[in-house]
Amino acid sequence: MFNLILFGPPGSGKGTQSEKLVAKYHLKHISTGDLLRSEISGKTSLGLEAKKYMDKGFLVPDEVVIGMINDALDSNPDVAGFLFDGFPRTAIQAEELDDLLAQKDTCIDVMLALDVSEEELIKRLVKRGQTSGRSDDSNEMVIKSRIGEYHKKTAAVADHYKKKKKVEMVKGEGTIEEIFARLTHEIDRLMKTDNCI
Ligand code: B4P
Repeated sequence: MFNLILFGPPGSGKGTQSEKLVAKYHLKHISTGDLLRSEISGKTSLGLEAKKYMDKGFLVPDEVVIGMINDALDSNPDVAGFLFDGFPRTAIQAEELDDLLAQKDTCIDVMLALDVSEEELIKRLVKRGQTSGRSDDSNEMVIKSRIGEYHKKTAAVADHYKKKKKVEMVKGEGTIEEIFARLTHEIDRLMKTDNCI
C-alpha cells in the first residue's frame, strides 16, 4: 500500500489536488470535509452536530472524525492505498491514524505539506464563497477562524510526522498544473522505496 496525507491550511488546494492525484495513482480518496458535508446534506445526527462547529470555522470533535475514518478504512480493505485529505487535523487524530494503519500492517508513507501565504488563502476562499454555497466560505470572519484553528491545533500534526521524517514541503502557489507536477515528483520518488520500516 501507499498512503499519503495531503496537508495544508484551509484553501491551500488539498481538495483540488487530491482529485487529480487519486485519478493518477488510483488511491482511495478520504476527505473528512467531504464526509462531513455529506452527513450534513443527509441531515443525520452526526451531520447536525458537525454543522454547529463547521459554520463557526471550528474543528469538529476528534471522536466524531475518528469514528468516520475507522468506518472508511474498514469498508475499503482492498485498495492500493489511501489519500487522506484534511485529516489528521489534530495531534490526537494523527496518533489514532497511525494506530489504525499499524493494525493493518501499513503506515503513512509521506505527508506532502502545501505551503501557501495567508493572503492567498483568504483570497481563494472568499472567491470560492461567491459560488460554492458553502456556509464556512461565506464570510471572512469564519475563514479567519478556520485559519486560526489551523495554527492552534493542526500545525502540530506536521511536527508529529516531522519527528518520523515523513514530511515534504511543497510550494502551493502557482497554477494547479505546476503544483500537481511538484506533488507527483515527490510521490514518484517515494513510491520506489519502502517507507514503513
Ligand atoms: P475541508 O473540506 O477539509 O476544506 P478546506 O480546508 O477548507 O479546503 P482545501 O484545502 O481542501 O481547499 P480547496 O482545494 O478546496 O474542511 C472544511 C471544514 O470541515 C473544516 O473547517 C472543519 O470544520 C471540518 N473538518 C474537516 N476535516 C476535519 C477533521 N479532520 N477534524 C475536524 N474537523 C474537520 O481549494 C480552495 C479554493 O482554492 C478552491 O476554490 C480552489 O478552486 C482554489 N484553488 C485551489 N488551487 C488553486 C491554485 N493553485 N490557484 C488558485 N486557486 C486555487
